[in-house]
Amino acid sequence: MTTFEPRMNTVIDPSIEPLKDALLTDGYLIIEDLAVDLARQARAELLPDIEQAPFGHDEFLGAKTKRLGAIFQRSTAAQALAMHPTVLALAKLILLEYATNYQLNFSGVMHLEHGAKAQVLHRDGDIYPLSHLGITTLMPTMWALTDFNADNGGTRVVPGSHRWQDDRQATSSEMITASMRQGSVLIYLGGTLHGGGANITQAPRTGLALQYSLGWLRQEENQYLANPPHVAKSFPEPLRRLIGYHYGGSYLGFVNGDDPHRIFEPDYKGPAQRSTGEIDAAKARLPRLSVSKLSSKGKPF
Ligand SMILES: O=C(O)CCC(=O)C(=O)O
Repeated sequence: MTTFEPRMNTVIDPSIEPLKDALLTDGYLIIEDLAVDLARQARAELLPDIEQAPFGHDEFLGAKTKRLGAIFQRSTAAQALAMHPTVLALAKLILLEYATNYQLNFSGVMHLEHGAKAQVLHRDGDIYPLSHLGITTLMPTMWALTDFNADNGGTRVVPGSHRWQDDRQATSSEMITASMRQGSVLIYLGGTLHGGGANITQAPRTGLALQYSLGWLRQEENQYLANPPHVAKSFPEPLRRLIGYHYGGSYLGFVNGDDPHRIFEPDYKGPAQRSTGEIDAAKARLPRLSVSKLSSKGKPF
């Protein structure tokens, strides 16, 4: 039977609610030491590819910053980090207000070497032409694969900026550095101003950015090219569904009128097996979003 649960592997733990409140109030939160062993393993698995990666070619990407995408075929620990139950439970609470499903939007290493300059503050949600004062489209995370601090380029975050008008500039006293130990995670909103810091130490700072978005949006990193079926077939089913081999909303993303994940069934030939009742039930749970809500200017903070 086709199931239409947003994420099969996610259970909402009641203690997640205070985290959600903190995230919606401040626009960010840090959970210390959430997955220390996985972060160490991910760093070890990714380091050979990081060493081969080129530096950024523009100011935003950073002349002393190396980036890698298509992370899940490079690191099984990164796969586990992407499916961390605490993060997924939060994504569910934050994003399912506006979608029947959420998905992985982006996977990337951000590795700042000595001399990396502070990055311009920006909002990740600006990849979409929607005001950050309207709906929440993204819940990005940054896993610390090394320690993060103010000297090695720890991400700078502007608390509360998800409620600011576009033209408000942050002063240095309004910024914090996400100082955190290896294995901790910074979680923020698509509307939160942030940017990599400057690395004035000799050691690199390595972060793993994993972002989650509403299921009905185009993903920033093209997951079907980054993880084509012959690659994704080795991933666990929940990860395959998380990266988009799944409905993105009612009927969105079907293949042959069917659940796209069925392409991984060895003897799958179609025809459509979709369960209209489940899809319609998921659709019925979601309030219709009006254009004014999408582009709302909101109230200045
Ligand atoms: O490296 C960081 O801490 C943040 C990088 C970032 O926000 C970006 O490149 O979009």
